Amino acid sequence: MNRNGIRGFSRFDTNGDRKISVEELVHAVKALGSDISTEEAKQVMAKLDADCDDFINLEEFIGFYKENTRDQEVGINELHDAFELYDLNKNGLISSTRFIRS
Ligand SMILES: [Ca+2]
Ligand SMILES: [Ca+2]
Repeated sequence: MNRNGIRGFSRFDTNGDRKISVEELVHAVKALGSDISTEEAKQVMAKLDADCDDFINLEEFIGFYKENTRDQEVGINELHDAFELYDLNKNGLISSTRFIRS
């Protein structure tokens, strides 16, 4: 069991809408001790944002997480479980009704 992935995603997704914005990405990467500019974050986003909605969702995040933690096992099933807990209407999408800019 490795909960780092979920913790990681939660840490990135600071406003809890289950999507990681560029701003959240910059903030989280810096919080994790690495330096990243907004431009660099946008490049990362462009690379990871498979469905081009300008946000990184959990599945896209897993790819990012694995790239950045090559020596750790990622509990993908666990991540999916966590994702479904949030995905109350099971449509695979994240409601933006709670979207709050912090
Ligand atoms: Ca978010
Ligand atoms: Ca996306």
